[in-house]
Amino acid sequence: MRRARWFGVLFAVVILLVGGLASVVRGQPESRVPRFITDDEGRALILHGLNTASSAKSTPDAMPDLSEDDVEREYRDMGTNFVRFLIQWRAVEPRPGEYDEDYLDKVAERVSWYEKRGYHVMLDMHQDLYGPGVTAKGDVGNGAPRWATETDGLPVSAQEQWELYYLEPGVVRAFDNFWGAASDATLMRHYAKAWGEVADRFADADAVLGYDLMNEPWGGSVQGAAFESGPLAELYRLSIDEIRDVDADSWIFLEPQAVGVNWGLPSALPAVDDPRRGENRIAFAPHLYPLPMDLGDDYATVKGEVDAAMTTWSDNVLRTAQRLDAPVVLGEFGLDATRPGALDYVESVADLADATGMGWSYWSNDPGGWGPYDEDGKASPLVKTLDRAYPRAVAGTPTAIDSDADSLTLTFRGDPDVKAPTEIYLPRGFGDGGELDCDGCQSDWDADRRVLSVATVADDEQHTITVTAK
Ligand code: IDC
Repeated sequence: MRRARWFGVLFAVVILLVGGLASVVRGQPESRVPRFITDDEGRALILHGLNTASSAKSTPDAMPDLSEDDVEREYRDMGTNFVRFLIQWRAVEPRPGEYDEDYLDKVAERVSWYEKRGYHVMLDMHQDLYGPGVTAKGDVGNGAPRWATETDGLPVSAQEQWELYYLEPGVVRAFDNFWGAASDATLMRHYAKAWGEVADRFADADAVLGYDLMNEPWGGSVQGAAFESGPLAELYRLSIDEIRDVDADSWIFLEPQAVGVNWGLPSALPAVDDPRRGENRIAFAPHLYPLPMDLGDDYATVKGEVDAAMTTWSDNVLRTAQRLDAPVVLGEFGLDATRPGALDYVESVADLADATGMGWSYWSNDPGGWGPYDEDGKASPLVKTLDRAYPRAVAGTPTAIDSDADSLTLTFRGDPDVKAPTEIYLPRGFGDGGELDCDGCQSDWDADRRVLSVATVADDEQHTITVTAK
């Protein structure tokens, strides 16, 4: 571990230097996202939620361990408005060209639980380590169906840390075969068509905001810019075409290569076309896992390196978002929340998201040390950390958000076309409706949902809304 720690520190320093150099070479980094996801009323959405759930990776029917009561409890405890919901290619297309409608029914049932509570759902085609077919026992990877897994008999040996399986020859080969060893890209086409089936099913589901095309893409033996601008961009194009044939309006969330970019290195993902009419609906959904903590260090002991890596990560993410002209949702960040400093880290990330205009989904809501509840359903202190005051929908373009335990300040540029009010979620600590300060606005408090609606004049002026605990 000692060597790993030094490696981590060294790496963080290298990332910092590269990041610093990059901003010198490329000019000052952007400080805010270029664009927001908007709702039907034209309001900018700020998304706060959890990944649900890792348990879906290994159950035979690919359903997460989740009841409607769990969704209700999540809303009551944390006021989230977003979920990154894990789905699996193996379940969508269990046999080549055959799509499992029963599976999609079950997903739809869960989506309806969120819909009733006003959530936005992002369907995440999850994979780690390609799929269960990379080993005979099926206990290593998740995602791809066995019929689409070709390891060519190469070995996959046991590893202590799950990420290290990515380097095993059988896993690398399965990815290489997916990314188009065959010149007609057969497997990628299957994958894209599976997305078409999912989109066809959810195109009219109001709660489904969009589709995260692939969790943590891994290039196998092609890495970095060659991967992101080559086969990965091609998979995205194929999938977007299939989705747009049946669904013109849902958002499409693109992830960069995970390795390196999760730590803070820049992504080379190119902008891809959205064939829909009107403005593109392509969003960027990177992950954040600073390396020193990935290697097992606690935030309390490596805060300096981690904070610096977060700044570099943010600069690089905003640069990519600019290139893609895309809103940003941080699809995953998380850690064992019982470790020293862990809650401070979660708060720093949420603050960074507020400051830059990103949405987020914490990894994950599975019971245990990382999650908000333990195996007996007891709430952990993480619940309180994730339960933040935030504007869920803003009647214009947010320019600054600053949130802490007893106050929230939102500044936004109004939009004359947006007539619906700004909606602000307030944790219990704020009391009923909090103490509202704004210029000539009208407000309404929904005590049940703990949402304060604030109607400001629909103009293109700067507005500031402050709510403090009472
Ligand atoms: C982890 C789960 C863990 C599981 C592993 C492999 O928490 O129980 O053994 O996946 O399936 C990611 C991945 C996400 C990981 C998460 C935490 O997208 O699937 O979940 N993580 O390790 N990338 C970085 C971290």
